[in-house]
Amino acid sequence: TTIATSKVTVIVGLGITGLSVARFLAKQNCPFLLMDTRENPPLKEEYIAEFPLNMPICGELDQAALNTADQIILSPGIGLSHSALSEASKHGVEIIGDIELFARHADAPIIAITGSNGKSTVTTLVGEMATAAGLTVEVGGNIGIAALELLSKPKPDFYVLELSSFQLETTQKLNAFAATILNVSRDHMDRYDSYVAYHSAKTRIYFGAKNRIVNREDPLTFGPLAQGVSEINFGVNAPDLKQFGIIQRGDKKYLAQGAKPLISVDELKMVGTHNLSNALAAMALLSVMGGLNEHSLEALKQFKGLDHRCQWIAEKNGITFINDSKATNIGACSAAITGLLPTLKADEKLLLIMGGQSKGADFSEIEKIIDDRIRAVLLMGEDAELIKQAVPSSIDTHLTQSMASAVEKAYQLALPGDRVLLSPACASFDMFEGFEDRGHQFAVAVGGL
Ligand code: UMA
Ligand code: ADP
Repeated sequence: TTIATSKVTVIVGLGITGLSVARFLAKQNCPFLLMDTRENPPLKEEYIAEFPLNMPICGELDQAALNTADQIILSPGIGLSHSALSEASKHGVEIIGDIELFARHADAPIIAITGSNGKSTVTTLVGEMATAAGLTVEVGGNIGIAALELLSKPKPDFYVLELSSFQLETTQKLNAFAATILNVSRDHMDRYDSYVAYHSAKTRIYFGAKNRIVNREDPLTFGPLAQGVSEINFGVNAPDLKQFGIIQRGDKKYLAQGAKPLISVDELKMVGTHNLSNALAAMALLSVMGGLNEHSLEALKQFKGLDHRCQWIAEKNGITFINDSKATNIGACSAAITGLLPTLKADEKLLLIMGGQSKGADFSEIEKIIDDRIRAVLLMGEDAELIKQAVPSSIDTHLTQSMASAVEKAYQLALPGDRVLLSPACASFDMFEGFEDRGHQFAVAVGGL
């Protein structure tokens, strides 16, 4: 007789996701093994305290265990193209991510939000608007709370998930009640072979979705054709019947559904055209959730936006400092610049602080958005030189060594009325712990002037 060896599930990655998967599988009494390519993954101690009898394998992935796994639950930080994973895949092992696992076990409808920019803003907005409308929601995903952690909470009316392309890559069928791609522009080009591959990861959010919310001004958000799907669109222009957009009544602009004005643009606390787009997407989502009413609209009016996203920091001698540290790609940086330029009076100018890790971006796009209303560009970080090459030579450009020196230099060069904008168009990990740390150091440097 042969002894049946029961197969185990292998969790790859010991970060927020890996730990949440371990907790979930333990609750299901499902045996698992956890591994991480890093010698000291960030949550190793927490994990060992919770699972002292199931030590993680750290330093490299155990190929033999991967090849014989029942299934592999892969963290978003590691791509499917990792050689150990493609090898396991050749052995017929199923590889999924935490979001697929979540979808298989979720007991309430899922509202799913992706896009190159605006995900966290819209996810948070939908959560706040739904709550104001009397719906119960659990909010998580890429925003920082692992989706599976939400399943241990009392069952809500809706789960609201922010999803990244990394998470969608390993999601087979989300079956969302409503899903949206807010916009698509290049990001994470160090992880993808092509823009097409990045885009197609995003469109996986629509697999099995009942309702799609698309951006009518951005065809890359439309997704593949499918039958039996109901679709609503939004955009910052005039909408068709029942769709969401902006209309003019007298001298005022309104966020509207079809011809019906819902709230006036100047009642919003959030600023910038991109945030009008975000507000409309959130309204469209609330409408399919059955929660678009005076209470949710009031919550929308009151929403000030999230920290580190075009956030006002201080004014010194007439110079305003704005923290857009979350702008980790060119699309977000360009939205911040185009949003701010119209607020400048004739002789007022913008000073830009940029730089960090480019993630394989092509900065030639920068040339299109930088014109003579930019007084100076202050660069820092790993890929500063790359950006410098793309900035038009007519613009005063400086390489700096730290956030403090960038802020000081900007302050020296600025004239009263100018805005100093930190909108790096890059990831922050070369110099900071993350975008929050970068934004915080900006605020500290401004405070120290
Ligand atoms: N890593 C290894 N070896 C491993 C596993 C991971 O080197 O074996 C590295 C990865 O390359 C990455 C880091 O460890 O640099 C973290 O990876 P992870 O998958 O363990 O990350 P988690 O801690 O689980 O956090 C992830 C998301 N991180 C990533 O996708 C990189 C978090 O989004 C998310 O909040 C969390 O799950 C909960 O869902 C962060 C993020 O930066 C904020 N997302 C990217 C973005 O928004 O642009 C997509
Ligand atoms: P994400 O979670 O997708 O990174 P955030 O809401 O955190 O999105 O915003 C990230 C950055 O993108 C910020 O710099 C913000 O100013 C900018 N941004 C927000 N919404 C949009 C949008 N709809 N289009 C372009 N840029 C945006």
